[in-house]
Amino acid sequence: MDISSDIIAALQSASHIVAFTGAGISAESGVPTFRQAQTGLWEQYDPTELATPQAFQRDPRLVWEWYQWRRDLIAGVDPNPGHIALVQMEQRARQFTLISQNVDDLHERAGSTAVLALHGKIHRTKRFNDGQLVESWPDTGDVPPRCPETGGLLRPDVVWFGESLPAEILEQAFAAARNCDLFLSIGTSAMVQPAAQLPIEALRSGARVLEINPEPTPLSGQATWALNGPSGEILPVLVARAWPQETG
Ligand code: BJW
Repeated sequence: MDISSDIIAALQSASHIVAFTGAGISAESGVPTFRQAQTGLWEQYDPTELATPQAFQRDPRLVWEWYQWRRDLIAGVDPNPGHIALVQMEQRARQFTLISQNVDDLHERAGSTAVLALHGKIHRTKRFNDGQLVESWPDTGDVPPRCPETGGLLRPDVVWFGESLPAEILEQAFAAARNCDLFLSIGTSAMVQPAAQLPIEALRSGARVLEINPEPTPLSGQATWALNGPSGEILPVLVARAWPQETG
């Protein structure tokens, strides 16, 4: 891993660092990335075809059970050194914004505050027909469960393909991308829109962009720097080298 002194100097001098994360940051915790083959029972399904309102309408039980399997998997894993390094970065940077595409809660469990969750949260539940959040429901054996007030079908509070992202969060994310001077794109394939525009917007606004990913992505050629490797190894090294006296 060749971390140039330019990268360390950029971290130290930045007045506003944005970290933008994707499924890759949770990979070392044991959460499969979105485009990785699902394991076991779910191997035969294409995640891009399950994460749509059409799939839910066609087969709500199948889609609910896929999310239940993922919720259980997430509940059984822990944040990894990559998540923890971003908490330390938040504590050391002059200004810091964390934007995540991930629906897991590993950033929050690591201790990050104020995560801008672009694609919702898998542990929240809402009504399919009007998006109203629902906290609890009686166990009637229905799969998916139904809203105790209206009887409507419940679904996870995540953003599926073809759905709009939460407007206020998206606006805050673009504002941060425009206002930062260092933008870190971590563990994302940089393919899903409109989130993939964030690093491009940062570059357009004059920020330097550092990509951290073991594989090249459509962003790699435009990024100021690309570090090819796992974020759970690279991020702790970046923090230790940029803020040595505080990491001791
Ligand atoms: C590691 C690692 C390690 C591994 N360390 N790294 C313009 C052009 C074309 C299409 C569109 C467009 N605008 C909109 C669209 C359509 C669509 C879209 O983008 N399609 C693309 C596939 C082309 N976008 C939408 O539909 C969005 N809505 C929208 O635009 O609304 C406006 C509208 C509405 C109606 C009509 C028209 C417009 C919504 C997108 C919602 C995305 N939702 C999902 C599912 C969430 C719920 C769930 O999890 O089930 O969000 S899809 C999925 O992709 C998930 C992720 O958050 C998102 C991004 O994926 P991510 O995080 O990058 O993961 P992976 O798996 O792709 O990559 C992992 C990376 O990690 C890899 O690069 C690895 O190498 C790396 N890695 N180990 C670091 N240890």
